[in-house]
Amino acid sequence: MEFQNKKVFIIGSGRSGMGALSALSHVHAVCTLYDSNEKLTKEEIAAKMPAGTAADILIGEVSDQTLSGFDLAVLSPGVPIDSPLVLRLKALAIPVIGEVELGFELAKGRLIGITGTNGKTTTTTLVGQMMADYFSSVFVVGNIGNPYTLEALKTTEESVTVAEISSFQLESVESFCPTVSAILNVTPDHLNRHYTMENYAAVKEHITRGQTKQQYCILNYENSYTRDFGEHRCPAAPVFFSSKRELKDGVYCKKDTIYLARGGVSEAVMNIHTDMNLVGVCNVENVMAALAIGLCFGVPLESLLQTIRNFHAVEHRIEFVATKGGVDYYNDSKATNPDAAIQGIIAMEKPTVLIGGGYDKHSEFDDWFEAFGGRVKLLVLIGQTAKQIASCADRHDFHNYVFADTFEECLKICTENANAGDAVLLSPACASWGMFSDYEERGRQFKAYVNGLK
Ligand code: UMA
Repeated sequence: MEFQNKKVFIIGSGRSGMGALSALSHVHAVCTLYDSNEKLTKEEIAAKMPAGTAADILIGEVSDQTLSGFDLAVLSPGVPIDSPLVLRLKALAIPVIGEVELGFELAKGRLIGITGTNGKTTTTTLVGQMMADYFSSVFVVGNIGNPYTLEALKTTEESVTVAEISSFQLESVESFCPTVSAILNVTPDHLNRHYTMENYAAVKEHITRGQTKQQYCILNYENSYTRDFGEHRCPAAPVFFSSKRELKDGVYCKKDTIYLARGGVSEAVMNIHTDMNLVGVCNVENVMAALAIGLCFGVPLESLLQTIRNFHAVEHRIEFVATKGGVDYYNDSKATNPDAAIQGIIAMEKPTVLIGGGYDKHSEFDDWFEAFGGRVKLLVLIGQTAKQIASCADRHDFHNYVFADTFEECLKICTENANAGDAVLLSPACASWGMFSDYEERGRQFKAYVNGLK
């Protein structure tokens, strides 16, 4: 795609929009930065623009006449592909691509693309480290918080880019084509954006859109969506991992050991307690997926195992914060849906005061309560979903819950109710929006409070 002198309409002035602006300025496109949020001012947006970039800034309503003057529109992930503005652009025959697609267009070298409802960030970070320990030019980008477009122009033919890709980003990819892709799992999430599980799963499958059987897709055999995709529709060569059964081909865990299997012959390669520093079945799955990605990418097994042995939990993902007054505090703010939060609670081995609730993504919480298994001594509920979660708790005959109006009040309740030998876990099963800018700010506030305790 040629960008020089093209008039590009960048939608969204957040991290992705600024990444796109930076890349497009370098390739001499003529940029307009747009944001629908009328509360923003041009000065605020201009202040965030990367050095050396230039753009007209537009906010709020925009006419068809203005839109028709553009050659291309670039979407931030927060902009739904079926939003009225995007539909208007398409009706005006203006090409629309996602920020990730733009990053792929501009980047060189090989790409690893990782998606899935849960485990993306841990797996992407681990794979990024595996690559950095073996190759000299490695970039870790995407939903993890580092827009692809910010790094794309730094890549060379020798580079390896490891990208965490969300369903929002996958709505608008076309030629995006990883050498190795992975769909770690697909469980209900973001249904307010994708409407049905079928749509959501179909969007996740876009990660393989440009792949052929010469490339690989790593898939979870224990997830009905990813197994069905691998067995019937996957355009790449599928490689499965399983935490529940022996596989003839792939990577699997049996008791405490991870095995590699080829043509029915298995080789034990590592122990999940002595060779890794992460807890929970979810992390065993993440490690198996990362191993499969690394092997399909051609990194020697011994190098991959060395990276795993040195790897510690990612921030905000069942992250141990501190022990205060005999109470262990864990930050699992990244658990923004019930399925991720199930992994958080089942990793707890002590009576737990649990913080739940937040932004309403139309999730169901029944499976989360089922997973408590007697571990939760008190559930402290916050945010928009607090009442809905409480009704679900009552249906499950779980009545040890209280409401907190603010995060501060919630944290106070936690410390007052946790005794020496207990754990406090922030694993809210909901997105943070409404109370915090993102899950990272929620996790950081939690850690600041815990670290401030005597
Ligand atoms: N905006 C519009 N029109 C719209 C929607 C949004 O103008 O219709 C504007 C907003 O007013 C705002 C800007 O777009 O000013 C925000 O854009 P964005 O929501 O795409 O956010 P970014 O700052 O660009 O961050 C995005 C991802 N955010 C989302 O997908 C919501 C970040 O993932 C990602 O780290 C970043 O790109 C870099 O790639 C965050 C996330 O919550 C962590 N992701 C979800 C998740 O993990 O579950 C998908």
